[in-house]
Amino acid sequence: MAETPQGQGHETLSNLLQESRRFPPPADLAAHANATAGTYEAADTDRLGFWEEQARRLTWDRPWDTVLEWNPPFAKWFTGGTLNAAVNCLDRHVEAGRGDRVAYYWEGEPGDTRTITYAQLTDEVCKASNALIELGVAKGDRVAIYMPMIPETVVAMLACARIGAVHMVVFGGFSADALGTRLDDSEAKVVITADGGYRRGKASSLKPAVDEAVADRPAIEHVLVVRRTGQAVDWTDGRDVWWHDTVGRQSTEHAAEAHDAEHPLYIMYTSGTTAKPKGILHTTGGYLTQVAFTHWAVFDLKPETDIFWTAADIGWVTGHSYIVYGPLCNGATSVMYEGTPDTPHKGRFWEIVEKYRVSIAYMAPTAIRTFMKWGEDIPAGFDMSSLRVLGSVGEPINPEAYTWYRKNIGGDRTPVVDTWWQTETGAIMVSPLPGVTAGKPGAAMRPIPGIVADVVDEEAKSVPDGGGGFIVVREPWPSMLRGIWGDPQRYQDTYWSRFEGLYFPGDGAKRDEDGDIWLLGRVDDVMLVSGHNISTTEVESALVSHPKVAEAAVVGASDPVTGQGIVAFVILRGEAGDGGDGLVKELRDHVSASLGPIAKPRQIMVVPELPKTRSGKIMRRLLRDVAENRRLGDVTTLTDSAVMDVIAAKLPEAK
Ligand code: 6R9
Repeated sequence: MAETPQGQGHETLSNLLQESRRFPPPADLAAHANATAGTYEAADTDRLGFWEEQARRLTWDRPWDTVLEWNPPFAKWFTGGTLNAAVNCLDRHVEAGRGDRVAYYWEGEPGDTRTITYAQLTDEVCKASNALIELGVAKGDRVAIYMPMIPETVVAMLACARIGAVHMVVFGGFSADALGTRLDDSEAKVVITADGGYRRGKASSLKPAVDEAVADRPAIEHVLVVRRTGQAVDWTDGRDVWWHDTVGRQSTEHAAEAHDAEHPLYIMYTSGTTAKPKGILHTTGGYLTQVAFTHWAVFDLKPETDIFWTAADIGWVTGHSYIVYGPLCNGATSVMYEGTPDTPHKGRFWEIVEKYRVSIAYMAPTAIRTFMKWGEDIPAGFDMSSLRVLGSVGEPINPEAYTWYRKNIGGDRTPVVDTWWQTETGAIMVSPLPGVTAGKPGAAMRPIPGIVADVVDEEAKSVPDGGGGFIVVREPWPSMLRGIWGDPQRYQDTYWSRFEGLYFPGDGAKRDEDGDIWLLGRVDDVMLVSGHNISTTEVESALVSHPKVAEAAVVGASDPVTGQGIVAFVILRGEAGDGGDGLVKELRDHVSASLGPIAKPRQIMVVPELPKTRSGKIMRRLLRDVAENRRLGDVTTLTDSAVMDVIAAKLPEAK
């Protein structure tokens, strides 16, 4: 764990960024909202009883004996209960007569489309389950999934879940090395992949990376390959098998076994900043309970009428919980899109919203800031009147990006729910509820019903309104990680040792004068300038609030005088051209006026792109390397490593 940056006695800037705009829920949404003030009351009155109530959203083969067994920091939820995740996502909807409902409207990047009903998806998952069994996969085995964003990815995940195999999805943008270390750590036995997928108008291959990763890993018995692009692939007979052969010839009958509530469902690796990736383990009953509840409550999902779209990759936890498990448990109709937002044009997302009449859309602030950069004329060209709730996830959403999103995408009508959570938490933890909360741009607001989260200081004491510190979770929650795969000690050290008895996510936070929570980014990213703690998030938000700036990344670079100096990288809005003369001074003064002179950046560089992870998080550590003229660290989890060359090339201009 990094040193906690909140030095004692130091003044913090946590409260200097003032935000007074409020957006109350629309009256008609509030009148028919799934979750109400009563939902919070029910959870406050009897928290465990409340979660038992939520677990009844699922279909159990055997009910649980005990709601929670808590041997800190190890939790078991709904023990004694048994269920099958795939049956909960599929069969039970078909059995209830909803087999013809669309599960996914899938849109390929080149414009090919598929509409898949619950009945069809059930058949495909049964076939894939039979195929995995034929390939020797048994309950408890690990199966790696390295795929583009196509329906077979969902089929593969659910087939694993159905037979009790543990899936481990690796983002298709990761390198052969990154895949290889994850195969080793999880001891996977089969890899499911595709020849390739479409990205930025081109077929982008996947199979060669698998071939490379698997070459010296004899533990991998089979590679199951979906044909998506039709590009040529190398083939190892006996090991490699085609999906259309092996799955194609199977029966659509598969009798699902009920698994224990605590049976492992999946492992998902989080890269962290420098250390070895952690295999975050999720199990079945509690995870499904919380993803189903939050998908229903936070998005106000009405399964008969809503069209739900999480514009994220399945290789990110957001895809697992809100493209696959939450929506399918709730019988929702989702949109799934394969490609990038600017292919073949910069209005592609809004064209999809218009075409499918999307009513709930969920995406990352990084995407929203990119759309700001492209300008508001682009979304203005599409009919997006179907939208009624917008969500944000992955990073703090700058107040300016929030209001831009609400106005230009949501027609000044839709609530925006800023949802804070992590791979480790499995599901949303802190968020507004769209029919209850008066939203504040930039604030995640309150823990959802049933979650006990708090903001504490260095000594683990709850901070008063107006105070800043760290977000923690005080009580176990159903979808919490059950551990780090193969490393219980690291689980304790990473999450449970900073504060006695409290879960420590590693994010800074503040509680405003109304008691609402603001997330301030990773504590490792907080800067210490002349003895003041300054959050990168707040300086970034101050920069983004300037009309010429679309996106900003701020780092603390070591400075002989001040300890750390603030270095900012900014991307300008489309309308701003090159920003004009005196831009840097203008921005420095703007930050100084918003936050105080101490927060004034030492250096500002205008760049065309920023280095990002699969989930759009800015990799500040690489920018710190640039700012301190160091050799770049590990770039294997960057979505596009060429970005760093572009930024480094801009350096001489920096002043
Ligand atoms: C779901 C996801 C987790 C980290 C988390 C925090 C940041 C996510 C956020 C947010 C502020 C939000 N984060 N949502 N920060 N506001 N609404 O992103 O999982 O990829 O594991 O990242 O993302 O720093 O600790 P994951």
